[in-house]
Amino acid sequence: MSGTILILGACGQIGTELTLALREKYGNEHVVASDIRRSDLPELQNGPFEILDASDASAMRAVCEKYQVHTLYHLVAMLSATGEKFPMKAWDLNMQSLLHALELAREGVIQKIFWPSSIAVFGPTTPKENTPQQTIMEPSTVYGISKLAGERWCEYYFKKYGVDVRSIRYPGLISWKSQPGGGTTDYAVEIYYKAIEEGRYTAFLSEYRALPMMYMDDAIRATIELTEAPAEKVKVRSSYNLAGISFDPVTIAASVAKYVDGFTMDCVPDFREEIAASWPASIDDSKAQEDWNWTPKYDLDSMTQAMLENLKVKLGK
Ligand code: AKB
Repeated sequence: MSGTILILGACGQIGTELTLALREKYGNEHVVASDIRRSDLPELQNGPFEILDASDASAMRAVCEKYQVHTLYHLVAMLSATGEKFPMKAWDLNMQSLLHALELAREGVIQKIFWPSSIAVFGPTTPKENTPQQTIMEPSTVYGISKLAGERWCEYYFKKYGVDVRSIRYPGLISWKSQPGGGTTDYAVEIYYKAIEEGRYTAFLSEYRALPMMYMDDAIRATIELTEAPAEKVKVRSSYNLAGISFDPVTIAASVAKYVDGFTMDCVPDFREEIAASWPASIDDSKAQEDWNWTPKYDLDSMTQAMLENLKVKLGK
């Protein structure tokens, strides 16, 4: 590949791990990490880093030109729970930053974009189980509305201008290297920290509120596989459904209890319960399987084991 890779939002939950994975694959100097502020994460100190506000179009252009960026991974977003607290900020950040990237690709400054959508594009009227790739989409959160609008923009830029944009509707992502922030699915990460630190956890969703989730290793692999798939295999230019594991708080707690003696959980649902209630419980990703051979590797128990083992080391327990 000629040109470099730029990651917007490199200090976030996905950005941190994607930067590491791409640096390992292509070499540190070929992967430029950027975020609104410098990170003290030791993992990100081994290659180029730029402070970049993704809502600033000229700053984004300057970094793309400076490094002759070929592929841009756009991982900047305000997530569902924070978005409900700051609706206009969420809309502005989520939409402007995407449109700046699409415009840079239309002008030929960059050649390829990966942009994440989310299961939040679905809403209360969407079929809940095995939600199809194409179905009713009436999201009821600002985050979901911005992701659905973003999907339409991506497809528009592909059809109208030939922009090579690729996207996945991420489920909730479970990771140990970096934590999520401001999402509705965050409970499924917190539970592992609390299991190790306190042996108990209070979930903010109700007992049987199932949601689609995925271990970060699978999500990073899917992201790179889709972004690097031959263009003719990428038939969906809005965003692909991606399924990993589907579970509710009771089921993940039972998985944790297999490996943490005496672990207990209770549920005190808050405003995030209503957001979760509007989302699918499970996802049909047969289109991603068909088009670019997607297959997840982790199930609930293998994810639980990986999370607990790695977090114990990280937390010194
Ligand atoms: C959130 O909970 O907002 C995100 C998402 C599902 O996109 N993790």
